[in-house]
Amino acid sequence: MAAALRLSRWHAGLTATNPSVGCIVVSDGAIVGQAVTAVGGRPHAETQALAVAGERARGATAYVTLEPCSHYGRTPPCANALVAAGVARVVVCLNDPDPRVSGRGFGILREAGIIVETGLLEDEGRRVLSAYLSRQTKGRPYVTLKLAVSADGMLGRRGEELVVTGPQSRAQVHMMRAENDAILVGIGTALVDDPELTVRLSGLEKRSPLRIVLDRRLELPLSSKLVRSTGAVPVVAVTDPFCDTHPSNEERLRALMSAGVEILQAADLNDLLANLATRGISSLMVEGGAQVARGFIGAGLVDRLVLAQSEMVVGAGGIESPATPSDIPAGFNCVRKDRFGADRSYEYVRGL
Ligand code: AOF
Ligand code: ZN
Repeated sequence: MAAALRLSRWHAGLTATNPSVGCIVVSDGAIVGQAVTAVGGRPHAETQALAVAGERARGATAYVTLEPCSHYGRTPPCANALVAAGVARVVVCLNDPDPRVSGRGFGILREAGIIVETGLLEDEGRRVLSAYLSRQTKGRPYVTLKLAVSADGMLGRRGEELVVTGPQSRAQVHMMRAENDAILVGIGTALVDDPELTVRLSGLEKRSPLRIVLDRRLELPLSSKLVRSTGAVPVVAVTDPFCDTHPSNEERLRALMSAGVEILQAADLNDLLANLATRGISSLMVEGGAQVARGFIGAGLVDRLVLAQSEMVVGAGGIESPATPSDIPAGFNCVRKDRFGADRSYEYVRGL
């Protein structure tokens, strides 16, 4: 199962809105077939692994990271394929919360006399499939908050674009962007840093996620890098339906829309996340700034926190980070510590 989970990580983020599932077919102690859900979500893992195994699947054990599907979607049910292939035993990591499947996949297997075992390496499975599980069970994307903090716990200096962490940390940020369906910043960050928020890692340029700016008053400049690149990677500006106080709102709205920016109205963060989930966004990376980070933490909407800390001291005029390695919000546990160049990197998840 550990190998099947590693296999499933290969396509994590590339199968939306389907989960990336791993399947390994074992016969007489040897792997006779293995596969991961194809990029784009289909075909599913099991049918591909069974095709590789062929006749050797008869009497074999299949290790699958998610309950095999039972529904006729764009492909026939994987549970039926396992039965037809003559598999004797199916070992599963996680039950599928998809209401079309949930329990029915196991039912098909058991009815056919297949031995079914579930729950193997469930905690690790939950981490691998966190995005899919969040959208299915909570109706919102899995939220990663990423912050770069100085040695004295600052995110930067007021009104200034300050690079706090080094090139290795920044490469990790780009990798995280590539793994998420959408990325979000506040208008303050958009104005001060004029970020592009794209993936600039060789070979992964096409993995740039949807870019979202919390922009209540629609202040995003038409000359910003975000707006200028909206043709290549879409930009969504989020305003709220009650904010009609700004005199030039209507004008700005029209200007942004004709520049190709999508305008989304959301009453609050919960409303926004629910909206993103309905359009198939399963994972969201929040990149700041301080106010936005505080908003997500305060609303209990952060699932994973990634902190990079450098040796830089910002001192006077610093913007205090709402989280630092020595001051982590309640309920988070550290699951990883790394070193990237001179920086330290910490990863925390809510619960475990
Ligand atoms: C599996 N194996 O590799 C995956 C599964 O839109 P469809 O028809 O492809 O169905 C999507 C659902 O299939 C998804 O919500 C989840 O329940 C399941 N994904 N199931 O047996 C796989 N990716
Ligand atoms: Zn399937």
